[in-house]
Amino acid sequence: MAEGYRNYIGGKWVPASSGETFESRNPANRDEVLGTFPRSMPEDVDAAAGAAKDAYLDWMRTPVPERADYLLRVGLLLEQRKEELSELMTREMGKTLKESRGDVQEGIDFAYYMAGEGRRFFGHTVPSELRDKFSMTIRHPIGVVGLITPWNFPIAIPLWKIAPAIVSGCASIFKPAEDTPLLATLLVQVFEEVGLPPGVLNLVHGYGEEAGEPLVQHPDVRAISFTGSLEVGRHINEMCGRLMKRCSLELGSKNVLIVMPDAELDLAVEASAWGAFATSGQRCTATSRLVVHDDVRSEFTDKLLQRVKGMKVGNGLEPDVELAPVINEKQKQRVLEYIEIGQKEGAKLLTGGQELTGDGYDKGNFLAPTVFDEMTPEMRIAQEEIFGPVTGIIRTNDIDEAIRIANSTNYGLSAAIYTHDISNVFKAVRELEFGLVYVNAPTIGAEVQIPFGGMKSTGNGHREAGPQALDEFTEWKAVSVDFSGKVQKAQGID
Ligand code: UN1
Repeated sequence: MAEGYRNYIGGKWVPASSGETFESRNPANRDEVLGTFPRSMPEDVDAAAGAAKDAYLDWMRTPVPERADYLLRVGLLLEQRKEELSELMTREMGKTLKESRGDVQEGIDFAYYMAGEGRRFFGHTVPSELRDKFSMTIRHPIGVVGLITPWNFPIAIPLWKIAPAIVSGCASIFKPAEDTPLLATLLVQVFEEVGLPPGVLNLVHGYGEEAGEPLVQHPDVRAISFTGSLEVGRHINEMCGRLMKRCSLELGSKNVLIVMPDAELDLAVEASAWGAFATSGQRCTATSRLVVHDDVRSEFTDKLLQRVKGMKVGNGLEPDVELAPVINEKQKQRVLEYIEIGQKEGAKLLTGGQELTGDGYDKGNFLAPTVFDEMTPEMRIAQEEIFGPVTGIIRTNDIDEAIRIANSTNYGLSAAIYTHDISNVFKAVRELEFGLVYVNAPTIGAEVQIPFGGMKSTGNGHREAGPQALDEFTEWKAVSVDFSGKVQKAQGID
């Protein structure tokens, strides 16, 4: 019997009011159940919102460095548990052990980074035009917030939201993806262990329609931070728009790596392979388009094919596996559909394109690494986020055209260019419509002190990580103190 886990509401572990549960299964071996989790409904969200509301006032009055210190202790505990968590992460969502370690490390790094912000949390002092009057800006917590996270980074992305919410003085309700409830539970247990006051962080498991949507709509929830698909993000944005709620969205993308004739081809090939196939392409920063200059296209393609064909596909716990399974059966089917669409559109399948069956594969969601050639910028496979191990080559013969192609989607998260030509570099830096631009580095692997987010439909202008992370969870309050003993009127009125 798989272990039964619970929601965490007001400092207590409780089942869903319906008593119903759902399972979390290993994508490399569907027979392995990692646990059962409460299938929460609006009543559970309501209970969590009540607990958060009750905790809020005392929490917002707690000194910021004291709030942030919890994160330091969370980081230390995560460090101690890094191996255990990484292994469970690979079993719960599939990615390779190396990458799971990277995920936990990204969470640790950000916990420490935000712990430091607690001793800054700066505002500005602002001069007044009047005598004996003092003005300043301070950050004010938004209040109770809802955090809805995806399954591809089960520790890092929740921490990208939880950590700044804590420093900011918000009380949170965390609704993790239904594919990775175990890692979410283990993360919340760490916050419990370091003694975070009850109600400051609440955990509600369940499905989007049953638990996520009531969270977005709950009248006491003042802001939503969501990472996930464009489709769901659009729906959340619409709901928040009507309800006049702050919402920050981190959605899909169609990231690009440009290869110019002077590029160091071996590096460009390795960056493409890593960017396209790490986490089986299930990163919002994954390299799903390769825009390659005609002068080096055939050499680049040969080298890439050689690299990709040598990739071992299998269970992410095995040390030499490079390509792990995709998250679930539904996602596997979706990727296969896109591969069919690509072929119908006239792209040429160079390698992959099929699911893997046979020994070691039959119980999991395994796909071969897939590379298309002769992809053109307007094809659906060049425009729509696939979120799987699929990439394609688009030809170009000039830097301006390459940038135009790169910019020709509705998304704009991560772009890379391989070149040593200083003019190409600065053109790309100036003109790429992407929130992250990499020169001679892959599109994946953002660091926590750097603001993370995209342009166009990738988001709605917010940034996670970096010092900007605090902007998601705070309002600016302008405070003015008049110590003149008079009623002074600004703008020269006497
Ligand atoms: C995501 O896929 O939503 O830059 C985040 C990267 C990681 C984060 C990806 N640090 O690839």
